[in-house]
Amino acid sequence: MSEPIFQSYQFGASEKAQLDSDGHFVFPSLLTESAREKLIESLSKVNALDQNLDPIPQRYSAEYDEFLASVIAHPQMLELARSVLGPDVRYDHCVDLSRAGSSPAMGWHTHAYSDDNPELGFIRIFFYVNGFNSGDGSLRAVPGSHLFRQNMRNNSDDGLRAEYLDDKTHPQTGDPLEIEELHAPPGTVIVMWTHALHAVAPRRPESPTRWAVVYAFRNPGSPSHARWVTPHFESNPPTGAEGLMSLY
Ligand SMILES: O=C(O)CCC(=O)C(=O)O
Ligand SMILES: [Fe+2]
Repeated sequence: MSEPIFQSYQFGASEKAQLDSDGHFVFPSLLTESAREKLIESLSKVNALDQNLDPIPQRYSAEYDEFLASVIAHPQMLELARSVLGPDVRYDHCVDLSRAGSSPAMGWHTHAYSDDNPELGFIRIFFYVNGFNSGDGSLRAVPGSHLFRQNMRNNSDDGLRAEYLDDKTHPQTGDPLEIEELHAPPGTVIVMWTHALHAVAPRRPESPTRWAVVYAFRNPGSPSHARWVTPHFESNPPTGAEGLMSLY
């Protein structure tokens, strides 16, 4: 039995419907204290590695740390991924998203996957290990934007509105598309459909490092450009991850 990484939570039909309508769902303070401690230790280690190594530690983080690797097929992780994607899932990548004080903003973007076939889903499961306050290394999102399954990219809020948001409405509710500022107490997990527009606010200079990591899972069936799995990791998967590592 693995030690729990999540506290108990509710993710039933209405929560799933909210995820599907908004494009993201926030689980405040979901990570256990023990998982948070281990994640900070693991992320500190990966962060301190020479990023010129091959494969790049930041991008292939689980391949450099046993605890990060063990989370891929942790029963609670698979249960969460499958409650969104259904039973047939593959691991796609695990990226260290730690951001030191003064880290710059990350512009608005979406991630492509099976753009023409919404039957094949791709989710990002973000762990905000020590959380964030709005406007300080925070995740920002545009509810409803994932339903367009479209490549969208812009470095400013005004540019994003002018180029993409102003002439669109939420396909299900008819509401205008608007930027949402998220807030995440320590241990928050956020699940996001990969086609959702998202951006990251700059980290304030006086703030400590924002410890965070993303695990991405998808339904197999389409090529994945984001898939960062070395052949060695694919053929030597962490315990329980057999069957999750292949592209198809
Ligand atoms: O660092 C973050 O909070 C989000 C990073 C991001 O855009 C991603 O992993 O897709
Ligand atoms: Fe992203």
